[in-house]
Amino acid sequence: MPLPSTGAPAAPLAPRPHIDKDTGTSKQAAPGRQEPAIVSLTAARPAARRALTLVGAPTDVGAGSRGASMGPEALRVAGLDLALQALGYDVEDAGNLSGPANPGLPAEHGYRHLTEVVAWNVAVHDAIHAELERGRLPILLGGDHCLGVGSISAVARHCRRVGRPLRVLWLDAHADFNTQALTPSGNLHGMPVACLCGHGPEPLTSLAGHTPALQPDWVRQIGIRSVDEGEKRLIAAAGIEIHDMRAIDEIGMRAVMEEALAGLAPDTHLHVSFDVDFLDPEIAPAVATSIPGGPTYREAQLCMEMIADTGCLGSLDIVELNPALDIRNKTAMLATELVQSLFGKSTLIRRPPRRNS
Ligand SMILES: [Mn+2]
Repeated sequence: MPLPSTGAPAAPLAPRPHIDKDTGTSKQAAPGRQEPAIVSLTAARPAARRALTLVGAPTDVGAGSRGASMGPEALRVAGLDLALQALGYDVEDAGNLSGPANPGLPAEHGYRHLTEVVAWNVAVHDAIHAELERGRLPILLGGDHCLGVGSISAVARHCRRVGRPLRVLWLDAHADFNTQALTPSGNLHGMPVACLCGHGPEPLTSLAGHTPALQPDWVRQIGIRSVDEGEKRLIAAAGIEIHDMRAIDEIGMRAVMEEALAGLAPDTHLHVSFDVDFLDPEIAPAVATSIPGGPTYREAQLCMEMIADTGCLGSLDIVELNPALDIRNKTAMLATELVQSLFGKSTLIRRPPRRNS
């Protein structure tokens, strides 16, 4: 349980060192000894603070409707940087990437705006990869979900180089596993998981020089509740592990997350791709592709907290936030609150203790 006022760094790159409370020095755990899951920041020196970088990608070229391009600024207005700083992190805002405007054209050969989507993803790939190589944890502020191709290709490339296993948690209402032949719309924000697994246009499937960027068994999808007919067959054939809303209804978020996080190695790099439409639209209206029946506030908090508890978080996308559809920026503020939990803040400590515990 984290300490109330200080929060805790959530995601060390290496197995978590033990911080000596008196000297402030760290040492590796003795063999066979279980280290505490959370180390108090009061015991950690400033130099030990985990470094995070916000990278904005203000585009909606992969989406069916306009507005996700305003997502990065809405998250900044909601105070995402300050919220993470308050937890003790060293937060740098790298500003926004630039790329082509949204031309608003119909699909060609099954894809809308492929040229523009590739240009944005190249920019995202390069920026995210550079932050990882600097030893900083990148947080991509989208932008629509087509950007997951660039972001996760970069993460996979980095993990290959350093020899770390990768797991991708895809929090979304949709499976995003469409292809040129299956897509009803041609919108590339419905295709990033397929592209990452090698099904898609070559400039996207080979973005980081290794095709496929991901093995399907590295991916866990959570919160899924809208999958197109052809997409269902393809995703079953690919063997992606999906924890849909029915699973959350039947066994609960806790058991779902235990399954999704099972088998992590201590050095696994965990990438979270957080599509804001994962959340129930009642609490998160600012998405263009909202589907009723998503995780509640508490379920979403638990999901984030259980990811934080692993200590494996290595990179994050926050995508599909469409401020044009929001109510007084409440979805951006909710996303900020959830991201705080993802980085080690527990909501439970702000509430009165439970009676029977
Ligand atoms: Mn998505």
